[in-house]
Amino acid sequence: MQNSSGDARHTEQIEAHGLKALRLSASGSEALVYLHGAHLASFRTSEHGELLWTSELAVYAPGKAIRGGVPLCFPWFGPHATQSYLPAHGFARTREFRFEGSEMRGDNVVAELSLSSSEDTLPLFPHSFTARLRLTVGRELSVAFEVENTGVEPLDYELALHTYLGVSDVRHVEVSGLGDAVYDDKVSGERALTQGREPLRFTGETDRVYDSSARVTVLDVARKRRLVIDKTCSATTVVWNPWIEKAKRMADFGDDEWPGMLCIEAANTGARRISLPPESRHTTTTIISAETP
Ligand code: TA6
Repeated sequence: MQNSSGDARHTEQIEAHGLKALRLSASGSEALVYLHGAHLASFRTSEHGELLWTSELAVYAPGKAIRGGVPLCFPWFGPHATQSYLPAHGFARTREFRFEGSEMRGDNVVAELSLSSSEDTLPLFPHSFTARLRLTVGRELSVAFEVENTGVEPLDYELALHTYLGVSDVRHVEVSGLGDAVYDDKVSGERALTQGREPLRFTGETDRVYDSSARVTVLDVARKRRLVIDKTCSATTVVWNPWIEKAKRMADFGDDEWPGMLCIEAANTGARRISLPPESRHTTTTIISAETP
C-alpha cells in the first residue's frame, strides 16, 4: 500500500464538516470516507449517482456516529450484552482510524484505515486487536472489515457493516434474496420466523436480523435502478427502516427522511458472532453496486 500521503489522482485528503476525510476517485466513481469511525459516507457512480443515504441532520463530531453511509458496528451489535451503559453498536464507529495509505489496483483505488486496541478500548473490550477497513472504489464499492486478534487469548466479536442505502421511497421498493431465510423480528419480538419467497416490501417499522449469507437486491423502479448488496463471510443480514414514530425519536434523523433510506447490513451477530483464536484474522465484506433493471 502506497504511503499515507496517497496520490492526488485518486486520493484527496480533505476536511468535511470539520472532520478529516478522504475523497477516493476511480472509474468514474467517487467515495467519501471520514477517519472518524472510518465512516464511509458517500459512494457515487457516474451511471447511477449516489447509492447511499445520509441524514440532513447527521452530527459530525467526536463521540457521535454519523447517521447514514456505512457505520461500523464493532465489537458488538445493538446494546452491549451485559453492560447496558456502554454505547450501542460498540465503539469503532466513534473512534478515529489511521489512514494507512491508498493505491490503484487495476481500475480501482484501494484505501486502508486501521484501529488498534488501546488503553482507551481495553476497559470496553478487554482484548488486543487490530481492525482494518479496506475500501475498494470503482464501478462497485467493496467495504472489507478485517479483525486481527493480536492477543494471546481467543476473542469473540459481533460486526455489522450498517449500510444506509438511498431509495426513492421505501414504500415502493422490493427486496429480493431473503426468501426462505429465518429471521428474528426486533419490532414484534418474534424469533425464528421464515421469510416467504415473495419479494420483501415495507409497510411499517422494520427491524429484522436474517440468518442469511445471500446476496440481496433492492429494486427501485422510480429511480430506474436495482441496488445489489453482495457480501462474503457474513452469516447475518440486518434489514431496517425506522418508519414514522422511531424517526421522530431520533434527533439526528429528520421526521420526513425515513422514506428515502433502507438499511441492508452485512453482519455477523448473535449466534453468528465471530470467534477468533490468537493471531488469527477474519474479514467481513459487503460489495455495493447498482444496475439498470
Ligand atoms: O441495525 C438496526 C438497528 O439495530 C436498529 O435497531 C436501530 O437501533 C439502528 O440499528 C440504529 O442504531 P443507532 O444506534 O445508530 O441509532
